[in-house]
Amino acid sequence: MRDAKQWNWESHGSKHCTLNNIKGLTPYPQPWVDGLDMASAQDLDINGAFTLGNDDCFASGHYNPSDGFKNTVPGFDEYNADFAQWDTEDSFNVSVKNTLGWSCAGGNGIRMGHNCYGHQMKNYSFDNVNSVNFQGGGRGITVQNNTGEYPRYESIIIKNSSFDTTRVGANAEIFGKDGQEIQEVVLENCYFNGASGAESKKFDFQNIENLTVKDLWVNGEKVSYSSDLNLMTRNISQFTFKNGDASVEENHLPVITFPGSAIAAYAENPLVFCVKAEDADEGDMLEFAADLGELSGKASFDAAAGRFRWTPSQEDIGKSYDVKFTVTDHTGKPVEAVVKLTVSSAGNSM
Ligand SMILES: [Ca+2]
Ligand SMILES: [Ca+2]
Repeated sequence: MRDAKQWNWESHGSKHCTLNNIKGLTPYPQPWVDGLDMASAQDLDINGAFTLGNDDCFASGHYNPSDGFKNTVPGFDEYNADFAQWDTEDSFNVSVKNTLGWSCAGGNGIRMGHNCYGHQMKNYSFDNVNSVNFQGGGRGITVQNNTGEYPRYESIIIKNSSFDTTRVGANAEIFGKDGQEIQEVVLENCYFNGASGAESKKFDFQNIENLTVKDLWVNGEKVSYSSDLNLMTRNISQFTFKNGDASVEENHLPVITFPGSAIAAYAENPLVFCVKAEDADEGDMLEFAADLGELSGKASFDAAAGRFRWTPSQEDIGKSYDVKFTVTDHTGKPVEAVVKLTVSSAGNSM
């Protein structure tokens, strides 16, 4: 399949289909070009797929009630005369294995439940499903509730899969609906390489009866503490969170409360302060360290006390220096704060 006008591969009410080693290559940034979009499929097996498009690498639940995809080529309307009449079947028993989905820029890795208009989306399993370069949809995995009546998911199993989330804010958002929980969600041995920044480790799970997250990899590290990711959960009846056979340990990273991002210093006046940090876990011992940067050999840092000490000279007047402080709890995962020290003449300190 080459140069799709909308989605590379579609299902549309198919039953008992098997697709082996398919390819769909639409190598330009036309909008809406999903790699695999199984809008309405029953008992579908995909084993082996390579797709290039410009929207979701895998999608299901894009039912198409009225707005459709009209022909983009004038004069050929008869070939798409039913564009407004697709997809009236529920979707269930969809198995996807051994795929690579590559987006020019749009979409998500896996997107489910958008525009399903009350049709049910029951059982989905993914194994060795991989997706790269998507950006526009903002998520590695998104399981949604739109549009209209909730799709009443029953089981979503995702194993041995990878999501190139370097360009998006959230690794996974898997949402059941209030009062209509997803019965089972499994995320096992899956890899996410979130972008830098506060959102880069975001996983959000809501309204799930039985959630299992096991052997999760984020930014090249296997998750062994809850603080290794930015985890949000709401209304999860049973949550099993494992690293191998061990449970992922609940932890909070320390928060540096002093100093802030800038401190004023004055020539010939000693600048002395202690780095302060709080850790929400009772009894968690904190260790302090400092990278003095350009002030190495001039300033000092007492790690046991967390105390920084420096007396700027006349030559430092008008200059700024960055010092990086690091606080580490028992997990050994550093929390950093960079402070800019700006020096004025001593007279200003009066
Ligand atoms: Ca899509
Ligand atoms: Ca802690």
